[in-house]
Amino acid sequence: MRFLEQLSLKLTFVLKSLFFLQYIPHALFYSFKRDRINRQYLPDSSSSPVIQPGKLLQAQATDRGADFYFEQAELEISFLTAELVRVNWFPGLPPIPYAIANQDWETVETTLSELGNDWAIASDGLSVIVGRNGSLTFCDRAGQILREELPPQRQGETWIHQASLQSEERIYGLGERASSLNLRAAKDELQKHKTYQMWNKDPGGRYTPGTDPIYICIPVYLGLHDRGSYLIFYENSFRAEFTFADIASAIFAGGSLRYYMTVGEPSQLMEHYTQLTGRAPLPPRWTLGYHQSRWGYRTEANVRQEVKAFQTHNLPLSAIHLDIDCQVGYRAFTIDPKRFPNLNSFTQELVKKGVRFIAINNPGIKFTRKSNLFLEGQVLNGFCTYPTGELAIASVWAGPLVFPDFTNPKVRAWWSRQYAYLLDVGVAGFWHDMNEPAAFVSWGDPSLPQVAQHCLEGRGGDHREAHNVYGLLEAEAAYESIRQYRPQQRPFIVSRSGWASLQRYAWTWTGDTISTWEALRQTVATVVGLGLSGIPYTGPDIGGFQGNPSAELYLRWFQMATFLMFYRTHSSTSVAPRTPWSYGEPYLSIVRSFLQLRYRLMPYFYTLAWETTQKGYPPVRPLFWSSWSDRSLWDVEDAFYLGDALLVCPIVQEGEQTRMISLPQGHWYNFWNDSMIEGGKTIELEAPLEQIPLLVKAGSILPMEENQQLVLHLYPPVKRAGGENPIQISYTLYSDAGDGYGESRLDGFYLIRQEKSLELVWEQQGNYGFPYQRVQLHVHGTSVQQAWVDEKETTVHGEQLQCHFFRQIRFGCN
Ligand code: NBV
Repeated sequence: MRFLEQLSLKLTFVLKSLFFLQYIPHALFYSFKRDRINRQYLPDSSSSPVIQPGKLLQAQATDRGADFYFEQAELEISFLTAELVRVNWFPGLPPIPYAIANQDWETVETTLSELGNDWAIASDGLSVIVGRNGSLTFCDRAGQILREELPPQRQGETWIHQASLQSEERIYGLGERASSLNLRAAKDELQKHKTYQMWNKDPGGRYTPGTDPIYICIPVYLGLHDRGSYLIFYENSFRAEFTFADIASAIFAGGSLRYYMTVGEPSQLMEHYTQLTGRAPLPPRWTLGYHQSRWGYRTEANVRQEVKAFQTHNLPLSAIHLDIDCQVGYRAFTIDPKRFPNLNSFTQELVKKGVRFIAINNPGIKFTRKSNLFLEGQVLNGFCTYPTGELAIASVWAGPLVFPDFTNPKVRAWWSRQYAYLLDVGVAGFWHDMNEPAAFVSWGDPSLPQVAQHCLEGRGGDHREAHNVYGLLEAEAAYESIRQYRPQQRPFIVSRSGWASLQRYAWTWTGDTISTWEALRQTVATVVGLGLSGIPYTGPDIGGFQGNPSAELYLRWFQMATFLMFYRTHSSTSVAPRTPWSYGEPYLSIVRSFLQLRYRLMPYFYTLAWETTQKGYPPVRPLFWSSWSDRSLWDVEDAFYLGDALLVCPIVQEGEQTRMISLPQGHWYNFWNDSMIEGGKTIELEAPLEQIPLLVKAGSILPMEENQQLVLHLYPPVKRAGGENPIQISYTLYSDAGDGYGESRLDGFYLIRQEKSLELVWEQQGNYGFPYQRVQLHVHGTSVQQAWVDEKETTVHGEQLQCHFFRQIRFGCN
């Protein structure tokens, strides 16, 4: 049987490879053409002189900062808030504010003063010292130097921007990277520095740790050293290269040198950055459940059978994703009516089972007069062209394609309308693939030529500037479409590519990983790095996209993904079908228990999603998140926080049944057995196949739900020996209808630890009714003897107490 399965897989692989051969001639032709056109039209800055600002001649205070006039440049420093400053060097092509969500800033008081040869412009949260040669030094409110920049350099259209780094400084971010979490860490000893490309790229169906760039490049990074942390965001979408050695350098192929600097603790940095670029809206609640996907569900019957199997195996499921196989000839906005004859009733049938139907879409439009989309786009002059005016045509799945120019507002509006009929038949969300944009090539860059022409909101420009925002603008068009055509439900879009501010419109996933232990380990750094780049919703293809993971690898991957926001299994067409039951027992039962845990944790996940809308915090966080000065946490890249309460330590090595972890200060409860662990050191934790180490911070309230009941798990703070008592902690739980834009509520819980008692106070806010029938309280780590609910004595069973509404509960305990 196993032999037959293997044989059929190999045969499918051979057939699919043969199928791929048809693309070769066009890919060859296109690759030649792309290179020729680039050679002919690409501006070359290398022979231009390098220009520095020269001497500072004059400084002048403005409304929110100051302007500085140098011999060969002008500098505008504007404070958007007391801790967020915009730095603008002129001359340069002003950026189109695609990433900027907020144009309205309150006034900030600043003072300009002369400091010997230099000038300083300061608010009460941040000061910038402008050197006579154009160097800039950024200091926090306490006067600590956080970043020192060299005078910028301009060479033709190119900008070179450098800053010196502290020897211990760590760098995080730059969007989606298959790199170490600290981007400055050289993986191999001989490598003295690390260079990262800013050019969204489809790595061609697979990538491994170290591949760079991949799908989402964002010119934002967070610097962390002994004196504090800062974040810098370059508002420049041009092709660029970032290097981190003793000096951090950013080289942009064009545009202007406009960037934003902010200082504060990591959480404040994310708050400021998302105040600027926007926060992720609240997703529908079902999106936080489990998603099943596969490149290979061809028919309604396939999908029905898969969903049924989930039910038969008693496995919860929230969404099923349909890949290009459901389309007609892989064409955009199609679903084959022959293979999905009753899509409208089928999507309803699925919703009744709690399952949403998600459809894939690629941006290219088939280059043929037989396609209405092609004709419509042509009438709009809406496709990308070569500098000669000729259409840029490249092959992707559907054959030779043209590419909608999403930098044209008319094209975005037209694109938005295309989603309408799929929304009408109940498609619940959209999955944007190949939107770097990707093209089949025989060599070189798998995308449009750098000189392909774009509208850029009427100003005009080329692909060097538009490439990195292509997926972002496609996501914006889709988001606006769903808001308009289905105003009662929240959009759900997953986009493979994107740029700064993608979080406003879409989720993402980490693309075509391979099924190895290294790739599993890489996922943690990639997801955490994306979070620190403002993108909170992401996750991997569980088990890896390319390859057949062993049962153990699949299980460990599944266990880790249980604690990531996007929880989806997906795999390539050339590998064995992958579902929770593919590996039999004991794997199926273990996967089931993790799935059930995920659904029990739904109130915690949903509240984290709400917190993201308020503060911009990524729910999945690095270990230094709230202890930034603890150096031992700076390089931990195989563990993460989920919110404030949970510390997740996945198993990322084959055969491992225990693992080491550097714990942040404080006390931790082992989620599985309530044992108490002291933090601030490296410890070893048990990890039998059925579990991964999961710790709960002492001083947390972890909400779970089960059978219409809210279960509040109370993990009391630890009494400080000789320290002050009582200790109080709080937790705010968010609830609403789970979709739409109606009423909501906040339940504030305050947990107060006294010498011999524990008190819980509940405060309610908002007009949405309390969504649970009962509340159960579960006290961990201490034995409870008595309880008083609103002063009435009540029996406690074990550590658990059942109740309805209350204002205050007091537990007598040790
Ligand atoms: O549409 C097919 C795949 C998809 O399954 C995958 O998730 C994407 O990342 N897609 C890439 C195109 C082809 C990859 C070889």
